[in-house]
Amino acid sequence: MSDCIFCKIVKGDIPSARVYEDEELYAFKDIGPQAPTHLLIVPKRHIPTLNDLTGSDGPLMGRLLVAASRIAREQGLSEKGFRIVANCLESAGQSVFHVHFHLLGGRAFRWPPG
Ligand code: DGP
Repeated sequence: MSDCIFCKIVKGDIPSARVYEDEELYAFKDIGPQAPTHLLIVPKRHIPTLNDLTGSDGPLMGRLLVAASRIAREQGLSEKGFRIVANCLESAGQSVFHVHFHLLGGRAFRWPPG
């Protein structure tokens, strides 16, 4: 989508610190890190929110989670643990309307989240 920040990042129109890329997925450092490691993993295809997923997105979202696990391992987060967050709509904290998973690690996290 032409006015989507993450679509522009995927296309390279907005610079980002890339940590992983394949045909369908793109991962990069969050601009406002909330933990020593804070990455965003997005499908390259524009999907606005988790509400918009359909059954045919299952394999894509599965690959996204597997990529998150692999990236966490590569970032040295597997042993101590990490958190994956996906916000859906404003009241959950979604500010960019292109589906993304936050991968956070390098510190302890509280539960329940704020
Ligand atoms: P959310 O609030 O869950 O929709 O997360 C959106 C995240 O995207 C937020 O943590 C900040 C990050 N972000 C927003 N704009 C940019 C940008 O231009 N570059 C990068 N790297 N991250 C961005």
